Amino acid sequence: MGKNLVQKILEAHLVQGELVAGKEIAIRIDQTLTQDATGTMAYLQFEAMGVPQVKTELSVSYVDHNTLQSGFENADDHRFLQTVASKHGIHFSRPGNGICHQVHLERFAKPGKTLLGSDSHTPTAGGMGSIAMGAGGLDIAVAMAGGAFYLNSPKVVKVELQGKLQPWVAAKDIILEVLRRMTVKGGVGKIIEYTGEGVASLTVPERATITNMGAELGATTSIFPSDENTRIYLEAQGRGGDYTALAADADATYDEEIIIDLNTLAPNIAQPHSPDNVVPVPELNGQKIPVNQVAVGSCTNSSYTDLMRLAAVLKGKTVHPNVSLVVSPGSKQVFEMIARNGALADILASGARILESACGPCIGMGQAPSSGAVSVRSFNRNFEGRSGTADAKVYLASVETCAAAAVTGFITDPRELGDLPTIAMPDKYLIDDRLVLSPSEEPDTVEVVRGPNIKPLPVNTELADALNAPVSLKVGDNITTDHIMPAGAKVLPLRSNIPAISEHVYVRVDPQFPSRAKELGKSIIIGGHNYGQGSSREHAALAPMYLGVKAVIVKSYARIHRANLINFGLLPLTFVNEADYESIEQSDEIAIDNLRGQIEAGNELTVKNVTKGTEFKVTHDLTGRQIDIILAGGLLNYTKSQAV
Ligand code: MIC
Ligand code: SF4
Repeated sequence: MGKNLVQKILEAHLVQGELVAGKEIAIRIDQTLTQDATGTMAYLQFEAMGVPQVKTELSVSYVDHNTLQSGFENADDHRFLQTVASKHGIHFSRPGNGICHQVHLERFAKPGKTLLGSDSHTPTAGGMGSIAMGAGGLDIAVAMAGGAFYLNSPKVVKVELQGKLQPWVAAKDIILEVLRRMTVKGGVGKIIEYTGEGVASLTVPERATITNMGAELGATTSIFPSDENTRIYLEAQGRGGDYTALAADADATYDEEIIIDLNTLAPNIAQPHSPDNVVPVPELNGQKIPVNQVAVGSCTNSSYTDLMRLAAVLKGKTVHPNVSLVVSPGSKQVFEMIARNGALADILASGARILESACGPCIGMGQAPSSGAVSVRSFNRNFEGRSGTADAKVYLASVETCAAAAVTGFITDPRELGDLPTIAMPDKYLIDDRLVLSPSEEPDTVEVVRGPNIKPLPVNTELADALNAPVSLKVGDNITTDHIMPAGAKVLPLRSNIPAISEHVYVRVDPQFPSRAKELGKSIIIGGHNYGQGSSREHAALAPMYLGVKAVIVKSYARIHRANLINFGLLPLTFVNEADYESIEQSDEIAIDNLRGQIEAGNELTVKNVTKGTEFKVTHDLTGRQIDIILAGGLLNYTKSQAV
C-alpha cells in the first residue's frame, strides 16, 4: 500500500512504537531550535542533564521575542543564551537577525528532516518538507541531549488544493479557510498534509505561511511535499545541496480529506478573538468597520514577497490618518533586501512605523493598540488581550488585506485596490550569515554568564498517595496559554524567574488567582475543551506548579500544553462524563484517594467532590512512560531516577 509523506518521514525516524494513530511513538530529532523567551529554561534544563555537547545534527538558539530592553533582564538573558550556546555546540542567531521560524526556513530547514522547537510555530519549516513540531523547552533539552521525542502517532489529514489562487487572494486565505472548516481544536492529534495541483503554484514562503498557522488548528504539525519550487527556493538561498524531492505515493491513503478550490477562494479574515472565527472579507466590506492599527510582520507573513507586496500597494499613497501602520520584517535578510532595493523607502514614505526584525507586537512587545481599537494584523493569533490592550479587537488577515485597511482606513476587500502588482520571488536572496555565531571550538574555555534575573528551576516532588485540595479556579472552553501565563512587555522579561512570573498566572481571567492559589497551598483547576491551546510556553505549567496546582481536570486538552503538564508532574485529567463539569464550583474540596494506586491500576480514577458529597470519574490517558514521569513528579526527576 502507498504511503503518505508523513508516514515516510516518521518511519525513517522511528525509534520506538508503531505508526498506529493514537499510539505513543518515539522519533529521532535531527534539528532543534529555541527562542529566547522559552530558551533560557530549555538551556537551564539542558545544563542540568550534564551533557557537554548537543547530539543533534544542528541546534540553533534564536533571540527574537524579548528584544525590547526596558530593563537589564532581557539583555542579561541574551548574554546567557549566547554563552551557553557557544559552550554546548549550539549556533546562536543574534538579536536583529530575525524571527526564529523565518530565519530557520531561510537558512537551515531541510526536506525530510525532523525539527523540534520550543515554540508552537515551529511547523513553519513544514513548508520546506520537514516534520517540524513545537514542544516545551524540556522536550527540546532532552532532544539536544540525544533523547528521542515522544508523541502520539498522529492521524494524517489530506488537504487537497485544487486550481490556483486568484489575484489578491493569498496563502494566508488558504489557512484561514482551513481554520474556518476545522476550528482551533480540529487538528488535535493530527498532521495536515497538503497535496494537489494547487501546491505547485505556491512558493516555499507561501507554504510556510500555511504550515505556520496550522498551529492554530491544534495540529501536531503541517507539511508540504518537497518539489521543484522547494529546489528553486533552496537554490535562491544558496542551499541547492540541501534539496531532496519528497512526496506521498500516488496511492497513499489518509485518515481524513478536505478539498479546497483555490479558484473560488476569496480573501478571508479572522474576527476577534479566535483564529477560527473566519469570514470572507466581502462579508465585512459593506459594514465600513473603521481600523485604528494595521500590523504587518510576524513569523506567519513577513517574507520578502510579503513586504514587497505591501510596498507596492503603499507606493505613492499615504497611510490613512486614523491608522497606525507598523511593519516588522521577519528577518534581517528580508529587511536588508527591501532596504537595498528601495521598497523600504516606499513603505516609510507612506507613513509606516518600522520596527526591528523580531516578534514585537505579535507577542505584545510594544505597539499595544489604543483602547477599544480595531487592529488588523498579518499575524496568527488574536486571543483576547494578547496585543497588550484588554479591549482591543484584533483581526487576522493576509498582507494584501492589511495593506488595503492601511490605505482606506476600513476593513476592505483588497480586490478593490485595482491591478495587482506582480511580485516574483527573487532568483537569489541576499545571503549574509554573520549574525549567526558558530559554537566555540574550545568549549571548556567558555564561561556561561548568568544575570541576577536567572533563578534556579523549581522542581516538583513525587506524586502524593492521596490528593485533597480545593478548586482554585474554574474556566471554560478554549483557554489559551496566553490566559494561563500572559506574555507582553511587562511579563516576558520574567521568563527565567519562575517565582516572579508566577505572580502573573491567570491574572487576566482572575487577578486574585496567584494570591489565592498560594494561600490554598495546593489546588486543582477545572476547565473545558481544548484547554491550553496556543503557545508552547512551559511556564503555563511550571508557574501554576510553583503556585501549588497539583491537577487539572478538563473536557479535552491541546497537545503541547498537556505534554508540558506531564513534564512538570501536574496530573492532566479528563472528565469521563462532560456533564460532571457543571456540578463543580470554585472552592469545592476535591479528593482522590489512593492516587498512585489508582493511576497504576488503570485509566479511570474515581474523584470525590467532598463539598457536594458526589463522586465522578476521570481518565488520565497516560502511557506507561508518562505514568512513571507523573509518579516521579516530572520529567527531570524521572530522568534522574533512570540515571541512578
Ligand atoms: C507565541 O506566539 O505565543 C509565542 C510567544 O511565540 C509562544 C512561545 C512563548 O510563549 O514564548 C509559542 O508560540 O510557543
Ligand atoms: Fe513570534 Fe508571534 Fe511567531 Fe510567536 S507567533 S514566534 S510571538 S512572531
